[in-house]
Amino acid sequence: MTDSGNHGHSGNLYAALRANFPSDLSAVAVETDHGLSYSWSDLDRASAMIANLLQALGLEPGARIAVQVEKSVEAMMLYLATLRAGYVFLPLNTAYRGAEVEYFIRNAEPAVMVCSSANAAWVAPIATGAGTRHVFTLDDDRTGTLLEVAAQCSDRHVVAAMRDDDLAAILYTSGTTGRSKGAMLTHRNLLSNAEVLKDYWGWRTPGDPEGPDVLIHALPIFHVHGLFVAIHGALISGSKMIWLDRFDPKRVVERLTEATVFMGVPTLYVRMLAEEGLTREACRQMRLFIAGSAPLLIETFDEWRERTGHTILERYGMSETAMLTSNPYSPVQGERRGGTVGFPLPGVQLRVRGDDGRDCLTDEIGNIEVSGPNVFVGYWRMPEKTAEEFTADGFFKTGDVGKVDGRGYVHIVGRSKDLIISGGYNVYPVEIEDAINQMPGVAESAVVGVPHPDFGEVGVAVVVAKAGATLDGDAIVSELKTRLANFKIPKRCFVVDALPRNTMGKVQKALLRETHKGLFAY
Ligand code: MLC
Ligand code: AMP
Repeated sequence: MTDSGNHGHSGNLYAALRANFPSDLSAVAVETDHGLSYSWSDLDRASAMIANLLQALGLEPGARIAVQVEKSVEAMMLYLATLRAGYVFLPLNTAYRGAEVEYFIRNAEPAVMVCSSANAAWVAPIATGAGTRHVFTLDDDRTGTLLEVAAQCSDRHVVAAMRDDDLAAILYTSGTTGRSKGAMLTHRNLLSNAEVLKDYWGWRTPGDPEGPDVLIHALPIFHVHGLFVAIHGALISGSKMIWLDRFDPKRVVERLTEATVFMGVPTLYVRMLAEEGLTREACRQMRLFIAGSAPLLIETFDEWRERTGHTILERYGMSETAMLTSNPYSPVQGERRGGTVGFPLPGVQLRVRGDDGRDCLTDEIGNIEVSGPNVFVGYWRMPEKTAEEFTADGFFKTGDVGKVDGRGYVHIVGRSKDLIISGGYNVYPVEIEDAINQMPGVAESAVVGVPHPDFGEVGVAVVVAKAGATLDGDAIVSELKTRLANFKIPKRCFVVDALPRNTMGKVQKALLRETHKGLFAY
């Protein structure tokens, strides 16, 4: 028996999720693709044990719990435990390498670091060297020191009372200049978004005549999409998750007959379309396919409808804001229109402004700015950056460029930030250019995004050698692989005599994109 209802803990996101668990706690909450089942009671008790472990460490309020582990149900329990204990969850992409991880740890100063045992040999020294007091391991086969110690802890835990504005998570997002910034998200930010989406997307609960939804969870759990949108959506509606540790299009398609909801970045949809098994029959139980994190091509949208009879619902969000807009779920609200990201969600104010600060007219393209209870409270220990990214009247500048059409649908047409979105991951060219520019013999470089049939967009590097130096594009790529997360590595690297520049001396990236746009022609 756990004491974790929502008595007096309205500000704690976990308490709000827990309050929506089904009354039958022995029902299956998560079923893994390896055949393991976790009941709602298992989620509650195991997260209580890990929360007790964390609280026994005597951490200061607001302590950060940094986590770089392979996807597992236990990793999700660690997230829930961090929430219920009142600490701040700091998830890290498993692809990050030494220097990247070191930056995050030095910047965030977590009290606890949890890593895979395979990486402990290099992560632990980085963490302890940066002052982190506790390092645990957690593997995707239910082993590791975290679970060994948690096994000794009580499964009774009183959820920590939180104020709405207490931090729940810090999500690092790279910047167009300088280093990554930690977006600080509060319990209120995340809960308000989860509640809005539960309603807007019509999540079915255990009280529904057709029973609760069943979500196929196939995304990584270190970013907004898999960690918040998917997990919160299922937990706050008492819906079961079919849990895949990694995306496998064949397995997802095979399990569609048991599910009602699927979420993915566009690459996941592209890969599923290549599966013969993807038919109307396979999708007969499905209620909703949701896409986001990157632009969904109209070709994918149309092909999906033709093959499955389902119209993908595209929505738009960010690490700093969670979900901002969504195509309608219910036909009463309107049709789902491909190439648009739908309407601002209830509670979200979205406006489009010109560079001169003037409000754009219908269909006029400008900068997208947003406010609402879901918008983050600032960048971790970067008050100047935070101030730069908000307008005087409190709107967050998304860096996305778009318009609102006559029917109120938001369209994203580009980005003012120099950013490549590859397979749903953000890659900031400046970070790659900096790494290339540090290599011997390199005078300068430019990295641009070009269309790619699988990842939507991928980086291509164009490099100029110093006088007298000889460079090899493949060698540059190999060298980058030793320094940066794999998804950031440019897929091609060209050595050229000079970069194209305009009369002001600025590199003409648009021209480079044009030159290389056919490299991965579909
Ligand atoms: C993997 N690779 C990528 C890549 N992922 N290259 C470019 N972009 C990517 N996203 C490369 C690797 O470097 C490797 O190259 C090769 O592909 C195989 O690696 P892998 O790990 O086996 O790839 P795979 O498992 O197939 O991963 C592809 C993927 C994954 C699409 C399943 O990238 C993924 O899960 N993406 C989802 C990202 C996501 O969740 N984003 C949400 C952000 S939240 P090599 O050369 O080493 O062989 C957000 C807010 C919002 O944006 O609105 O939701
Ligand atoms: P991240 O910082 O990883 O959260 O990425 C957020 C960015 O992803 C946004 O600022 C957009 O540029 C992009 N994005 C998210 N959803 C969509 C979408 N549906 N269409 C186009 N771009 C999107």
